[in-house]
Amino acid sequence: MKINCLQKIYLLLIFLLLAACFNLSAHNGVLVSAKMFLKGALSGNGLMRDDLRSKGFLPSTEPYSNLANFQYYGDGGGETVSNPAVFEVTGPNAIVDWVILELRSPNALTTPVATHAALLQRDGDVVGVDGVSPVHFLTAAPGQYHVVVRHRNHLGVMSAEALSLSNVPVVVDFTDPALSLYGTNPCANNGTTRSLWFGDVNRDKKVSVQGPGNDFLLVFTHVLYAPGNTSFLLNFIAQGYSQADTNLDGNVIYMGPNNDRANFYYNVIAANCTYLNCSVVEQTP
Ligand SMILES: [Ca+2]
Ligand SMILES: [Ca+2]
Ligand SMILES: [Ca+2]
Repeated sequence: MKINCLQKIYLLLIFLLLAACFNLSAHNGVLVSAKMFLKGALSGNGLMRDDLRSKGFLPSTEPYSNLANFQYYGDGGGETVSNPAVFEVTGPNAIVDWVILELRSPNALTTPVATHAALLQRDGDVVGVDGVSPVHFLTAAPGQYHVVVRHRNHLGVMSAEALSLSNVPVVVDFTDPALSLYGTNPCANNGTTRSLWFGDVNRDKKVSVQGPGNDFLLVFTHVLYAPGNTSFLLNFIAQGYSQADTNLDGNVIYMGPNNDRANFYYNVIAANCTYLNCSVVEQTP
């Protein structure tokens, strides 16, 4: 059957009407433009270092699926950078590492509605696997959510308020001291900006300097038993992508310049701990 021009226009109008009714043309899910700083990676110029990227250590697929004590919710997990050019960008938008963005319902704070791995730029922007776009929670329904940011060896933080999220991206700036955060002393204050506490090497939601299984000791054992450290030297430099690399420079160092243990004391002092056996504890529920 042949249809004439008028019938074609008629069919097109019906399609557009149906598309409007069923919201077919709309972007589904929830979009978040988060911003965050990792204390361990911050350098003096207000940007985070991107040594993991420049040294070629960043995995192209999110590393969280392979970590203990970690679970994805919703449609998150397996995020992959398929365009190598994403890791070739330099300057403030260069990629620092993989991070985690979570949505939590005010009615069930302990169980995330959705979890996504995302990329962190040197200037703090949290972006999708294309290196530039807001993070897209495709299956999350628009609504009220607390937003959580996490990193594999930093302590996560959560917005104290539930935010109204939809397919129009909302900026959630965790570097801004004006953003109300859940818990007591949830992150480090750097004057006009904030950053996540660092040094949770074993991912037990605590940064500890003393006591069984403390993070400080894990830097020590990582270096001591690193492949290549056949003489068990404490000043050996173990290179690569590691949980024990607390300042994210691509080296795990126990003794010597730029070591990964000295700044543990920063956490303890800055968190107003009176004793070294005090742990800095993650405040997310
Ligand atoms: Ca940026
Ligand atoms: Ca720990
Ligand atoms: Ca390091």
